[in-house]
Amino acid sequence: MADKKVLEQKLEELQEQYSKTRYNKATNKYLGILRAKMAKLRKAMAEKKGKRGTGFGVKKSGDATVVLVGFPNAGKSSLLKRLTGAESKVADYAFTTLDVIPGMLNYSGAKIQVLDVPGLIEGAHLGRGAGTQVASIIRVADLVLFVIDATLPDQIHRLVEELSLLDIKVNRQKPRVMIEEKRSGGVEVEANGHKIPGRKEVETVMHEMGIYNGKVIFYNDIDMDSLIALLLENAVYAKGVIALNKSDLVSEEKARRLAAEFTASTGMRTVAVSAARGTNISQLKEALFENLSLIRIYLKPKDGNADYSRPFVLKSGSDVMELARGLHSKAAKSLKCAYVTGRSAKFENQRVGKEHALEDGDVVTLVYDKF
Ligand SMILES: Nc1nc2c(ncn2[C@@H]2O[C@H](COP(=O)(O)OP(=O)(O)O)[C@@H](O)[C@H]2O)c(=O)[nH]1
Ligand SMILES: [Mg+2]
Repeated sequence: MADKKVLEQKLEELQEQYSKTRYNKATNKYLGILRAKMAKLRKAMAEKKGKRGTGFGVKKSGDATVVLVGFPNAGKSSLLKRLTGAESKVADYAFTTLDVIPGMLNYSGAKIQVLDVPGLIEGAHLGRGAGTQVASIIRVADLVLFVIDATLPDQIHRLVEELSLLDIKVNRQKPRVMIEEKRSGGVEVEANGHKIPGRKEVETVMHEMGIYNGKVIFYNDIDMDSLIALLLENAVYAKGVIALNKSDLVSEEKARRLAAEFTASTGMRTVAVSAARGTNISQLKEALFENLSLIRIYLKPKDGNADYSRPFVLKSGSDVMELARGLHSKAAKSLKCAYVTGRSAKFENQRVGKEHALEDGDVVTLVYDKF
């Protein structure tokens, strides 16, 4: 495989051809090929960087991981400090964060890891700045916290678009597309009434992926970029929250209007904050916690009272076995059943099996087989 510089140059060339080509019926197919080629190259670049270990290898820890994403100077490092107390260099010029700085936010019994990464710049999807490395971190996080400078509000759309080009789709439903490979008959398309790229374009993408015979069945609307990302199995679907930072520099009225606009256009909860002054930080913490879909479980000994002071935090959808494993991986092997009171139970002290899914606020007594 060619080295990084060659890949980057190739990507740059394709991007140039792509932006020079006007969209029309005749160039449609050609544009599809270009997009598929660019997606493949980005994937190759990401894999290369992943293997080499660039000082970006951060260990995930805590109950969930949030990554700060914003253009340089938006206030990411200042916000990291406010949220977690962790020091990351803050300066009045761009590119101060050279590495990944982790911090830990303790909120409502949950330990939330917050990562400050280098600011994204325009063209990150072409490998500019630390684009590909930053993307590889975003891909493993549970939530993206966009940090937007309130005096430069169009940053949000440029960032969401940039991430989308990096195959990170924020607050979007994963489209469902099924491919049935066949031995002959060419490419068939079953749109089921959804808005999808043209038949010729779908065919082009399939050919680029090396599939010449097969039926593509769509269960959602989907655009060309998302289709390419999906077929390469390269797209991740992430949740997001927006911090409208530096809100101290605009009027309260304007901050409110921007927050409402952001939420309307992106579907993301938006909190106007000031990292410099420490305004609305607790609202932001709450928004992060809520969007991480974590659940709090209270343990109750068989003949005692539940300990409400120390919840055990799990990802939403976790079952009784996962709770036991989190508590004590060895003892989990002898887990027999559990008694549950709360939202997931039909009645108080319901006896449930290991695969019973828990819900926020449940009180649980674990029962083990005797050793
Ligand atoms: N007025 C104001 N300035 C801020 C705020 N947050 C950060 N800054 C300033 O913006 C500059 C960049 O902040 P920094 O946290 O380093 O941004 P980063 O590049 O995204 O990490 C620094 O001079 C900060 O003091 C804020 O809420 N209000
Ligand atoms: Mg910084």
